[in-house]
Amino acid sequence: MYIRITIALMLMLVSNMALSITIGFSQVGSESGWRTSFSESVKAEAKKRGINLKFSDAQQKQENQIKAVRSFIAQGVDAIVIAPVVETGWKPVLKEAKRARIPVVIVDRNIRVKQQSLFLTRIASDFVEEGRKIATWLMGQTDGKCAIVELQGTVGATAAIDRAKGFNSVINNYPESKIIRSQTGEFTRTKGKEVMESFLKAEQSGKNICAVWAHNDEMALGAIQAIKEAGLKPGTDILVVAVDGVPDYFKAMVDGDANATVELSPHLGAPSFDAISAHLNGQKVDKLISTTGELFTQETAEAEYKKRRLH
Ligand code: GZL
Repeated sequence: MYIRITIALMLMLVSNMALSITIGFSQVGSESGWRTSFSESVKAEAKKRGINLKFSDAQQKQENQIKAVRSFIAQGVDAIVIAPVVETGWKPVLKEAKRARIPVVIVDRNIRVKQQSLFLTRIASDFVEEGRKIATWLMGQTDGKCAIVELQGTVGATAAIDRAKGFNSVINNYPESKIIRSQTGEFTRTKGKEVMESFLKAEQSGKNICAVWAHNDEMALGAIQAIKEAGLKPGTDILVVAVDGVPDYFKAMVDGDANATVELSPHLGAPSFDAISAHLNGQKVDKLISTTGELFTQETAEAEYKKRRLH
């Protein structure tokens, strides 16, 4: 009898050990509300699954990300997840992970490598579609006639490159609309405000500006502060459009300070961990796992804000 119980306990122990894998996660930083929600979601998901998560915040510096990945390799983790800050410069460290036979999942922004075998899969939103969606809404609101100032995301980041690609592919069809000023706000609220202040000064304190297009909500929230301080009404005198769908931005839409956003799900931990367990169980994993987000405007902002505020 006792032998049977001991064997059962040992089997349970072994099966639990087999389940609790160690994953190294290299995160960009905490530059925006969306990014912090993404990090919180990954940590909660790892906890729920009993995954031993080694989390590293790179403060938006690629060299810190590469250092973290090298440390994960040295520790012999079971898998690595990278949210790359920019697209280039990843080949050497990915080759080291491959040599160590550690699978790597790319999440959110993309990396530019020819050798697709250097990573297991990429889990991301379609940034081009996000840009197209928000531009289509703006053209509909302005009858295709709008002088736009653009707050770009981090230079070299896929989200900035592809959102601009999608947005421009729409407004290029409207001869009476164009981007009159464009500069990076590095995806942060502080820099977004600073750059918007310079646009307002350069454009007759905003009289020439129909709308501000920000590659993320965070920069748009900074631009809203600058527009208010210039004595103008954001959302009315100057339309405000962005991407991410963070709670603060829904509140800005409730207050009439912002007009529209496209939601980007921060819940990218679960699909990343699913891909890793599928791979570790010998199953094939698709090279790209796409998420999509819908457009939100002031019409539904109140109800949507209530849903998000409680999280
Ligand atoms: C996009 C992501 C961007 C967010 C910003 O997927 O990379 O980075 O839109 C964040 O909020 O800084």
